[in-house]
Amino acid sequence: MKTKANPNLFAALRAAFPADLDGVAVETDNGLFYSWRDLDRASAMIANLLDALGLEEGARIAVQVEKSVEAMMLYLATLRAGYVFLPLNTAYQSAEIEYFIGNAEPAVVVCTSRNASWVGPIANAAGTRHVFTLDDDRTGTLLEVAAQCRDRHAVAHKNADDLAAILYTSGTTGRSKGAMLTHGNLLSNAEVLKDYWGWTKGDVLIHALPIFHVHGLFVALHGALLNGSKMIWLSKFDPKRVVEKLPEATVFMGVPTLYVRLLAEPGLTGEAVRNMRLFVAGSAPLLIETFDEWRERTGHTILERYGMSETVMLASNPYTPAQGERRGGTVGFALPGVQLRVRDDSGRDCTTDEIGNIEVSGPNVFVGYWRMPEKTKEEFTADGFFKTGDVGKIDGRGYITIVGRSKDLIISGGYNVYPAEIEGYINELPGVAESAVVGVPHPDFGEVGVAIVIAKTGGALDAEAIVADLKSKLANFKIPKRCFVVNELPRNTMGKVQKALLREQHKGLFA
Ligand code: MLC
Ligand code: AMP
Repeated sequence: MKTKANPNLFAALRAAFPADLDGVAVETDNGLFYSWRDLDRASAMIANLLDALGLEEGARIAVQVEKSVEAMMLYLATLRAGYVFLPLNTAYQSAEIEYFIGNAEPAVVVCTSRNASWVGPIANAAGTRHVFTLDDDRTGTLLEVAAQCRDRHAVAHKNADDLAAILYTSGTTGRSKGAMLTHGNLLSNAEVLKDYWGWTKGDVLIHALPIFHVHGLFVALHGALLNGSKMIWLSKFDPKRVVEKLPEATVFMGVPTLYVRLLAEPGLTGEAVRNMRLFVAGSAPLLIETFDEWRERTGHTILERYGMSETVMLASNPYTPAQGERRGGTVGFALPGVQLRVRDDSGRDCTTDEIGNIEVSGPNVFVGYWRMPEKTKEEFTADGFFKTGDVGKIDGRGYITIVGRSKDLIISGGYNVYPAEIEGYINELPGVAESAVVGVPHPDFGEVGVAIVIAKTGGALDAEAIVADLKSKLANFKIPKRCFVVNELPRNTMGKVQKALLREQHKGLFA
């Protein structure tokens, strides 16, 4: 009798490993080679370590470590043992980490040995019982303990609607929200993409993205693993290194900044990309100039797709010409199984090419925000569609174009920055009456934050000191690239700050 498949995402990824477990699964930029057997054994050992801790069902494993193959193994082990992975951007500083750990109450925290002196006390204060270290040179207490564990592990049985990961996304108001994603969300999306993007035997992926967000952790990693494909693993994006490795690869994924930086490399030529099959871009708008220049230089048409932490991938330009052409400036069609619609503020469906709010439903859509039932409810329509906060339109052929956002959000180099959070920090500084943070175009990061600050009556402020203070408290990518102290902010008749006007005033700053 055929046994029913285990809906645990790891079970599907493991089942896709090639029959020859001794083949190369990952090649790193410091010359290490990991076989499929290594991935299997190490994930089993770490899964056994987690099991031995006697954690409760649904326990969160919070991880803030540098990118390494071992960090990826920890992710796989967490899935394998059936716990919930909570990745944290390495740029987050203590106040940010304190919030995430306090909110998620993880049973296990894994951090770098460099940060252990401050992450440890934060975890202890939040009631976390187990703190391990993991460094990017294959050292740390996690691996020391795991080394003593068995290298075989029966994959935990999970249901499709059991949680696999929590990804924190900042909010336009209030604190960050943890988007809860299930095994079913992640696996269904990975399976759709495997098919839609034509993953094929012999594919080799250059993995150059961080592994604490959707793009690097899910889209790129699941894509390669579910296809049993080798990864060329770069611990950090380095355009020269990518160009060097292109001839050995077939697939590359990046945020637009990566494409902009690659185009600055003289080595990026048609010859360098001769074996490439697919270039995927997403997480932020890809400028049409970049799309065109890429095609001219390499002969390849970038495939732009659209996703979110709450939904994984939603829409994609077509892969095969039979499905249609890849259109720059659009994010293509809703993926198979995803219902995507555009509605106006009253809830009426927009007509072809009419601009409105993008709403989605499908097996990829998350199950809610961690311990925020009210917030979750607000973000869904009565008929169960998730309100993305993106504004767009759909043309007669079904191509979706994102034209803006209803959420006050800056996307800088593929990272989200919420002006409300930065303004909150600035407004707390002595002598500050109020502030506004807006996004302006930037040639490298696409968009960056600029702060406009008003001093309290009779006071004086130093813009540089404001930036220096923010740097001591916030992740580096959130720091406004410029700060201006001015006498007043433009307001409309209702007294609301006119951010559009500020954006217009400062749009040429980095031209
Ligand atoms: C670094 N800096 C940034 C920044 N990254 N500033 C704004 N935005 C960013 N994204 C800061 C640094 O702190 C430094 O400041 C200065 O800019 C120059 O740094 P750098 O050395 O040039 O940066 P680098 O380390 O090379 O990083 C750039 C990058 C990185 C583009 C490689 O930001 C990156 O990996 N981005 C990818 C993000 C990502 O994976 N997003 C996917 C989200 S998932 P100073 O002052 O210290 O000099 C998602 C869903 C979906 O959105 O659809 O995929
Ligand atoms: P995150 O919260 O980090 O998952 O970011 C998700 C947001 O990134 C989406 O809501 C969009 O605003 C934006 N985004 C992702 N892909 C694209 C794209 N191809 N074009 C424009 N915006 C995008």
